[in-house]
Amino acid sequence: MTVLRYLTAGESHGPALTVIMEGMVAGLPIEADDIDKELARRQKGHGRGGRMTIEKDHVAIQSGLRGGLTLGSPICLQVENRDWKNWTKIMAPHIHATLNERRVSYPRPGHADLPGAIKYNHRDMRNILERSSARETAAKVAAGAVARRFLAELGIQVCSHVLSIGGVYSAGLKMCSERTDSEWLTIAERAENSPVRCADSEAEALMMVAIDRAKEKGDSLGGVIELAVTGLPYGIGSHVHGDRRLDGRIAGDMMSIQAIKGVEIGIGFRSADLPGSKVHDEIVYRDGEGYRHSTNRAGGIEGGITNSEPLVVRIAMKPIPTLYSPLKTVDIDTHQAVEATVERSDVCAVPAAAVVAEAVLALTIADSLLETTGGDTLEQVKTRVAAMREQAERF
Ligand code: EPS
Repeated sequence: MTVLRYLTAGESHGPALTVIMEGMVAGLPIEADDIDKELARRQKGHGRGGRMTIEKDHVAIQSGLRGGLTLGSPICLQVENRDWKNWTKIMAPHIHATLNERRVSYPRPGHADLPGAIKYNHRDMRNILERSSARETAAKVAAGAVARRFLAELGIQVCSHVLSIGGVYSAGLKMCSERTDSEWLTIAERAENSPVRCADSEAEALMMVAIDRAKEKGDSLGGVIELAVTGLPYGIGSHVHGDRRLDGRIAGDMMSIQAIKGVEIGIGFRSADLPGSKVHDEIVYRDGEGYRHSTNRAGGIEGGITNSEPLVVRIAMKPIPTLYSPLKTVDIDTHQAVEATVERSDVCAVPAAAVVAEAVLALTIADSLLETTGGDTLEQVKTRVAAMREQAERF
C-alpha cells in the first residue's frame, strides 16, 4: 500500500478490533450501514462455528467522517467483540489476568501456534492464536467497505463467488475468460443468495453435503474463490517497475489473508500448459467502447496494467487447521506426543473468506488507482478517471 494505508489491531477475544485507514480522499459519502452490511456478509456461510452466533458485528466510526462525508483525515473504525465479556479475566491486559485458564500448550499442525510461540518465546500459545485468528478479518472488511464505496462512486464493482469447496466444483458456469462485466455481476448476485456463495445450484447442494460430512468426521474443508473487478479503466498499475505492477500487488495482498495459499490472475496456471495462440487475447476496436479483447484469459491485466476487461483473481484457501478430530502434535511442556488443541472453529470458512478477499482486493485497487490519479477529493479523482476513459477511447 502506498497512498491508501491501513493498520489493524485487536485480539480475537479482546475488547474490539480496530482499523485505521489513512489516505482516503475527502468528500466520500459513507454511512455506518454501508460497513455493517459488509460485516454481516462476512458472518454468513454454511459451515461456520459457534462464534458467529455470539457476534453481531457492528462498526463504531471513531474518526475521519463528519456529516456523512470523509474529511481526508485518518478514518478509525472499531468492531466490538461481544465474546469479550466471557474472556475479561483471561484476556485482561493488566497484571491480574488469569493466565493459566485456557492456556494452550498443544500446537495445532498448520496453525501459527508453534512457529509463533518459538519466535516470540511465549509458553502459552494463546498469545499467538489470539492475533493469528481470522477474527481479524472483520477489521479488514470494515476498511474494505470504505474502499468499495469509493470504487463504486467511480463505476467500479468488486464481486466474488465460490468456485469449489472440498474438491466439489461449480461446473455449470461459463469459462471465466468468456464472461462480460454484466455476466460477472449476475454470477455474484446468484452467489449472494447461496449459503456457500456458489452460483451453481447443483454444486451448491453437493458443497453443503461435503461440509456436513466433514463436520461429522471432525474435519475441515478449504476451497477456491473467484473474484472479479468490473468497470476498471485502462491504466491502473504500471509496467515500469516490479513494485508498481498491479498483479504483483494483488498476489501479495491476497496471500496476506489468513489461510490463503494460492493466487492466480486470469487463467493463471493453465496458461503454462497452452501455446501462446491459445493464451493471449486478440485486440479488437469497438465503436463507443474503444480497444477491447475478444477473450479475457489475461484476467484484465497486461504488463501489470489494467486493460479495461474484468479483472479476474482466483484464490485457494486451505482447510482451517483446527480439527475436532485432532492431528498428532507435541506437548510443549513434556515433549510427549499428544493430540492437538481443539479451539472453537469453523468447519469451512470459504464463503466468508470470499467476502474478506473482496474487501482486500477493493483496498488494493483503490490504493493503486489513487497512486495513478492523485487527488485529495472525490471530485478530483472522478474528473481524472473520466479523463483516463476518454483518452483510451480517443487513442
Ligand atoms: C472468526 C472468529 C474465531 C473463529 C474463526 C473465525 O472465533 P473463535 O476463535 O472465538 O471461535 O470462529 O477463526 C478461526 C477459524 C481461526 O483459525 O482463527 C471470525 O470472526 O471470522
